[in-house]
Amino acid sequence: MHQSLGNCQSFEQLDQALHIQADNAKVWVQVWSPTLLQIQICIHDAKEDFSYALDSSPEKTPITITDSADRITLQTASFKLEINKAPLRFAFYTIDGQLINQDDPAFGTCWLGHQITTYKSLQADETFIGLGEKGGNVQRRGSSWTNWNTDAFAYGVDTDPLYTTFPFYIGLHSGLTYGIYFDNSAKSHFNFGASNHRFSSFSAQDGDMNYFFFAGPTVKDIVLEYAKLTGTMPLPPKWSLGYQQCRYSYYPDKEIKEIAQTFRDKNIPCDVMYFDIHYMQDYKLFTWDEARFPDPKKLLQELRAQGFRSVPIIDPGVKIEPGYDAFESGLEQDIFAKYPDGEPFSADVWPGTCYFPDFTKPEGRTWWKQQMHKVTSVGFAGFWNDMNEPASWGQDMPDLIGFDYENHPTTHIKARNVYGMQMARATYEASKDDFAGKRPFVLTRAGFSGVQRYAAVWTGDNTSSDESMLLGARMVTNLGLAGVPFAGYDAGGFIGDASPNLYKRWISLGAFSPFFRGHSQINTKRSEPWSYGEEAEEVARNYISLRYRLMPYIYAAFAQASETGMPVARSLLLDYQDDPQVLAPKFQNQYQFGPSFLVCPIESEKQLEEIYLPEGQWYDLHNDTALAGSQTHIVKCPTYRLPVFVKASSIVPMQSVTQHMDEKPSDVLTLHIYNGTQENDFVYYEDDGESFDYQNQMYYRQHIRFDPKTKTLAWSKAQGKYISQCTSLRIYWHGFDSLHTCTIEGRSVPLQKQDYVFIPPVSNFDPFYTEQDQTLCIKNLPYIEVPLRASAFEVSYI
Ligand code: NBV
Repeated sequence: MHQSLGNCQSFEQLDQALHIQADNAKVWVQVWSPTLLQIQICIHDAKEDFSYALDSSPEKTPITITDSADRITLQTASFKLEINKAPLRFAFYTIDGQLINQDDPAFGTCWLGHQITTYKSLQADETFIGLGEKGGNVQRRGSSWTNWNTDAFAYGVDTDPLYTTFPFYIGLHSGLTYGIYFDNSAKSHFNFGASNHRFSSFSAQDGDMNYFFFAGPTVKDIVLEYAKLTGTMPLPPKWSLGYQQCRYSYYPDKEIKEIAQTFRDKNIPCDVMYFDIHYMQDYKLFTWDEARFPDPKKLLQELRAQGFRSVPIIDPGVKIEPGYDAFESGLEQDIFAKYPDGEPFSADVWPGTCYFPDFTKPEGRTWWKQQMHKVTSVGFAGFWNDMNEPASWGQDMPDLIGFDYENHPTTHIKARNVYGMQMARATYEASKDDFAGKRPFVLTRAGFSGVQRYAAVWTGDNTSSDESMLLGARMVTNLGLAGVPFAGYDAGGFIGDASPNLYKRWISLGAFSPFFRGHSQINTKRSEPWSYGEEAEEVARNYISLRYRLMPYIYAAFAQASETGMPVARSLLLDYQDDPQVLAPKFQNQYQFGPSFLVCPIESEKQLEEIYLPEGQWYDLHNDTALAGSQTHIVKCPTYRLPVFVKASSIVPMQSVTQHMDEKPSDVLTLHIYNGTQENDFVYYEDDGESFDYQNQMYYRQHIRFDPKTKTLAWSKAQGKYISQCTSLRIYWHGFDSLHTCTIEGRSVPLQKQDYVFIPPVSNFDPFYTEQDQTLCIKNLPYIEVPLRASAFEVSYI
């Protein structure tokens, strides 16, 4: 039998919170902002006050409370909460009385044993999105999902659960939008009207019902408020936005050197070389296989001298081996997760039988930092946390294993989903301590809401297939909606052999992914750009080079993400939530990369595809063809050219190509302006790319405004103390067909013309086919060159 809350017996107001005593539970309602409210319902003796996810506190918000015989009404400036007293139920309304979201009148919140569930009435036209890294369609109505971090080797489109947990979703109906974040780390389950026509629900195996309600009004507002609640990503080091090369595994040292050298010889930009598990002695953490890597310090220095950063894999399992320092010191400092009888939990993983550090124990993270010092001191620039669901052979950690959970002792049921995030946290903090002012880079497979404060997330062991590639694009976009802007996938696919066409597609798509890495499994085809033949190599060079040329645009998007939580790979719902086409399964893989680019992932064998462009006008990136929005288009998509469109009125800063981030681009900042009828802003951002000095105003930030009505481009006075590395500006005018004069402060600037290419055509490898693709060039593109100034200035055009 389910146990209900019963009726409201009494309530008291405490500042901007309510405390309600119900027949069978205690309830706290806390207002966090005019659009955010928390409801916590507890049948235990004391409510849970600790959360790993939260990174902010309630802001002072005026509220009004009215009490009548059958209900309490709480109102903020943005919404109303109606609390029905008998039975105790919650319903959210707009100020003018439209229903946003309400409890199922019969069930509301109730318990079945320890399992707690909130049932919400399903609205007729209600759609759902969210939950971060999940498979399936972006639109989730009619589906249900489980959150239980899992090593999901070779996952398919419908595999669930996967590696991470983001118990946060957004509901849309009747032109209204709300969000719900369920702040409970226990194994949880979400139902969006699967096998029923009555409710959506969220439940957890244990703990309190504790959820945040976001009153919108838009998807964008909710995503940004959720990011604020769970913390935004710290600005990553710029090198981590470059291309990264991985393989399970590169060894010995000679092989890594050869691969690194080949990147440089072939002029394919790359910033990072990975060390997968074979660098260790018998896979033991914090050791080196000395036969394969006799002098790691020297190797890392040599790579560094060529402009590469090195990143090793670090798993959680510590081999049980007397005399092995990590094992001995871990035992001595009592940091391993244990059974209730005090015996450390052991399971088998790469090194053999292992113990697992309790990363939810502060002393466990301190111990980890001491251990990490052994690798931070060798010269690594970042760290890659794998297997941190945690994974072990058999994949069934017993639920009774105890965890410290920040001095709130608990079991595996509640600790599993935050384990990977706390490992990433310990790794981040260790790097921060050891790297003397340099920004850490941590990549994690497992995570929970808030993980973005410590690490980038990659989507684990995908397969070399079209479905997996398209799913990756959706998962990364969904991770963006769940507060994780820095996310990516193994381009080319981890498991299995990609075809050359699939590799081409994937590497070009990866250039428009926030995290960009090629990786592949042992005994499969390698994912270096030259592994798939000459044409694929050219495609890879073209797109990787384009990514480097786009770095000013990408870095600005990361700066914005770290300040506000705005995703880098953006769901089209952020700008076009009222357009039903953007959730249509046919177009659901499309996304915006930064504010301007619309990227269309395409299957490997398709040469033509129907794509959808939302409202407004768009330009084909490659040739400036103008395309109308609010309609579909059939576009040609040979495998050397990914369909990417640029929004009208966009401002896209670019630079010259470099082979890695330490190489200085030319001092000309290139700005591409796309004609349009709307005004538009771009916040240009620069800093040193690797220190925290930007937190002390060592940045260069300049607002650029395009105003087609006054026919001007205006730069604000630059903010910050950093001096831009650029001295001049080259402005390309796209779609300004009748442009004839540009002036700066009344003086006219010579207008020049150039044929411009974003992606050059691939070489003609087929002797029977002589035609070159003419659609990759913008003929006679007008441009001007002016000095870049830190003071405010304006360019006018006619
Ligand atoms: O460390 C080996 C792999 C790694 O390459 C991959 O990226 C991870 O997701 N790791 C999983 C261990 C298991 C691979 C079968």
